[in-house]
Amino acid sequence: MFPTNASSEPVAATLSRRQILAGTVSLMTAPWWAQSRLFAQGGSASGQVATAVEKKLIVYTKTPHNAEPALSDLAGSWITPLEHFFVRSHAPVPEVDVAAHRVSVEGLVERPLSLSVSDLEALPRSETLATLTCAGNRRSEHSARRTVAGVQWKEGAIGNARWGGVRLAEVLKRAGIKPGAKHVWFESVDRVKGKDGRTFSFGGSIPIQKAMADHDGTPGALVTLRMNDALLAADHGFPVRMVVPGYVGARSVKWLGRIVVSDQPSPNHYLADAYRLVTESTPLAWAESGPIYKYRLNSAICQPAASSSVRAGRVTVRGYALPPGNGETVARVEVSADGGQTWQAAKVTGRNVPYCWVLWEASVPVAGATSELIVRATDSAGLAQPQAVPWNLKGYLFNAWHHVPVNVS
Ligand SMILES: Nc1nc2c(c(=O)[nH]1)N[C@H]1C(S)=C(S)[C@@H](COP(=O)(O)O)O[C@H]1N2
Ligand SMILES: [Mo]
Repeated sequence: MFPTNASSEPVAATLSRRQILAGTVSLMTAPWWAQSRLFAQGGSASGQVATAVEKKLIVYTKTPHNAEPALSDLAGSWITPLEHFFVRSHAPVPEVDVAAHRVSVEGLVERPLSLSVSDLEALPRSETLATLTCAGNRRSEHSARRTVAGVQWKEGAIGNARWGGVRLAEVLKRAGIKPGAKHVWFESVDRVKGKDGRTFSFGGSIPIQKAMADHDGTPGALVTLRMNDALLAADHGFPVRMVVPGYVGARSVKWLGRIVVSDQPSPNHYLADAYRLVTESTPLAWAESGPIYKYRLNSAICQPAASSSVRAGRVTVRGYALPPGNGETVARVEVSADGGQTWQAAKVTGRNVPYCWVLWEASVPVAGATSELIVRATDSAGLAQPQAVPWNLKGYLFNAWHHVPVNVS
């Protein structure tokens, strides 16, 4: 039976509710989704609907949807609730018929697969905690130096979630990777309108080593069906998306339709051209740059809000710090109220695990002369966040010390 000896079988079968009810599969050993509330209510996997929630975000563009939470909301919870989780989309949410939807697995594989959502749900389940952040997070600060085109993200293009699904390595094991495989491409079913009017799907790729690498129980990449224990929301890629812990959000392709194993990186615009660090737009600069994969150590003050009034004395400062995408953790967060001459250690208030942000709090002495608060983080390898970062044309990976102006009375 497919779900019980799944490791040796190609995944073509769909486990029907009838099979389960007929006792072909014991409910004691039934896959996790069969025991879920959805199933108990009589829903089948293919009858799924996207999780709906009223978002409480600052909206930059409605369609495609680009929006981020207020920082005061962001700092409130280590797991970011759906209503406060940023959305970054390059195209409108595609219409997906869940029952008919398939994720194909093709390219350098022994057995090409065509997986329904039910097929995916019948595979061994994996859960992981990971922070998703856009490469353009904090772009507006970057633009303060020299304007950068694109959504002017503040510090809220980031969120932390519990993701549920199937390890990409598990899916690829079933397909059987052929020799020569070096990259795994992901392609969406959305339709992005290019500058020339042509439409194409959002996509990208990751090195095969990342796809296969588990780190302290965190999968290299997760074929994701759930976010914070609920089915995905339409904006977040329902019914299935990628989540690549440690990598910039752009690699976590939403509305996943194709997985291609290749000896080449993806030719998709968002891997081949966009998401690169360049300082000038010349063919040579683009050719010399490589795709961005991992995000960098970062931190931000979420409270007090910028330009707010605070009383001289002890001020409670809160925020987040993101460890770098290489699997290190956050070792230290410090706040300065005197332009970086002296630093006050902050206390991490919740969990501190690789691939996830930490929330922190500090009680900082603020004097009448204080005009701003500054935060910087240091990771477990001893590397500190830079005071300043070089400018780049697209405003990616901005991770300089975060400054928040305050008015002291
Ligand atoms: N299909 C598709 N996937 C996508 C995108 C997109 O526009 N289309 N945007 C990417 C970018 S740039 C980011 S930062 C994340 C944002 O994920 P979220 O909207 O769930 O927060 O999705 C990524 N996956
Ligand atoms: Mo992004």
